[in-house]
Amino acid sequence: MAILIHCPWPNATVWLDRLRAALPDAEIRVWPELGAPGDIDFAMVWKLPPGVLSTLPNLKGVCSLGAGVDHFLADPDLPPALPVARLVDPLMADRMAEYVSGHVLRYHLRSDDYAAQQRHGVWERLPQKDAPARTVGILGLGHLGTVCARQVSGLGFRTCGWSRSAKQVAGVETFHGTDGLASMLRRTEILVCLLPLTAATHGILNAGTFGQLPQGAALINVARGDHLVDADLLAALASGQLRGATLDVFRDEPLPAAHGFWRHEKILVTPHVSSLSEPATAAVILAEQYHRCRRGAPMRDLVDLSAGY
Ligand code: OXD
Repeated sequence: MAILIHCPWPNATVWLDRLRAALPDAEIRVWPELGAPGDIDFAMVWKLPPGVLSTLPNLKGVCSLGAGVDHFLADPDLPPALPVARLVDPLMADRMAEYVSGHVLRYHLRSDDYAAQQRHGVWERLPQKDAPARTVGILGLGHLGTVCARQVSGLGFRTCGWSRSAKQVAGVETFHGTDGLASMLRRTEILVCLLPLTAATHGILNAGTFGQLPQGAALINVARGDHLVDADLLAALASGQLRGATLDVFRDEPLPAAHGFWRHEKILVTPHVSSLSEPATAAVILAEQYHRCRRGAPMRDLVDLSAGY
């Protein structure tokens, strides 16, 4: 039997070296060099072309090479009973928490306002709040959202978190459901999106959502570009409803050269770097998932395909 790998990233050879080292006895096939489809019993992939998984009759399980699993769910031919696992790596959560905390602090310290002042040679002290008087709202309390909420709370911010169903996180005021969302948005000055992309969350960062935030709130989107309605963000920035946005994810990646976000002075664009997966640690986790699957044990961090995350 063999493992199918699809790693479409520039560091693919590093991934392959790490996976081969973690799985010395396994036969590894790298897409598109599939060989006989019946040989493949496990797959470790990122954005494999849709339809491929359904052609593998002996496939027992599949793991994502990144935190997100929406690339599997977008495959209309995904076999419904196939066990699908996300990649949950504490290092990736730490990286995400660093990114989120850094940009929360940037808005909190008004670094965006001081950068604008500097462009115009203005020396002026702006009013400053202390962290406990600032509310950060996190959309999504999955693994990454929870780690980020804990870290932001540890920095002293009043921290809120919203999820579809009720959750408890120490140090975080939690909300759920539609009413809970409105209650959290009303008090959120810095909104962080860490939601999974599902039919229910597609386009959730829209005019209606921005309108419920206090005027002058900031947005950090580290989830998926499809959560955001781009035109609504531009309108909210133009009206002053939002003071700025930090975007790490986009509907089309790389962000097309002509896209208005590139040159907008209230938008910071980063190239999908908030929680890069790390081959050295991921290979160990993926190897363990493979061994579990082969001995008939359930994989960790399984996706609920009906919920979409
Ligand atoms: C992702 C990732 O899921 O980078 O976006 O892992």
